[in-house]
Amino acid sequence: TLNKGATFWFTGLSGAGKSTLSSAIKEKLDTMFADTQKVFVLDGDVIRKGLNKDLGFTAEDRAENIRRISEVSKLFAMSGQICLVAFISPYKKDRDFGKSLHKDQGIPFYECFINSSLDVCESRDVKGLYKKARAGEIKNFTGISDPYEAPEYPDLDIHTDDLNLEQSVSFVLKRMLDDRIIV
Ligand code: GGZ
Repeated sequence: TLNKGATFWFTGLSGAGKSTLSSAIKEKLDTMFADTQKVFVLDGDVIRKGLNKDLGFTAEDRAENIRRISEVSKLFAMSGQICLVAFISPYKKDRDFGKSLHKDQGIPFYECFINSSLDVCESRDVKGLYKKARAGEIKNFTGISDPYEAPEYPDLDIHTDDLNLEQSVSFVLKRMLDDRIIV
């Protein structure tokens, strides 16, 4: 049987675990559904080097970044794929736009909050970006010198401070199964 398409939209601070979780979910789904289910990951870090390399980090550019990715993810989902989107997407109105694009076409869309505290993200500081942001070397850095509007009513609230990667993957997969996105 062929599964339905859907978009799982991961929002959260830099370093919260969006990329790690989405690629782990992809790997899991790829092994579970070798030939039937196609999974595609859209990652801010990657897309900003290609499709969206003309965009920076002003509110306007972030809005355009999210607008384009909302359109692209909708196309993937419409083609029957599960699209995993990993962008900070700090503004509620931009995420709501993506959600409405999908819902208008009857395509399932899940806002997934990668709910990790700024303290934890900053203390990990895997790429040293928070240190640079604190030093003023990176302007408009989300959580430090630019806003992050946390989802009030996320479809999935994933506490990556408390869950390990396997637990986070299972949490999302359970929802996919419960809602028969995957069967
Ligand atoms: C936030 C920034 C910034 C600023 C560079 N603010 O964790 P990373 O490093 O590897 O991934 C982050 C990425 C964020 O791009 P997004 O497209 O997801 O952002 S948004 O949805 O807000 O448009 C981060 C890096 O780019 N980065 N400068 N000022 N993150």
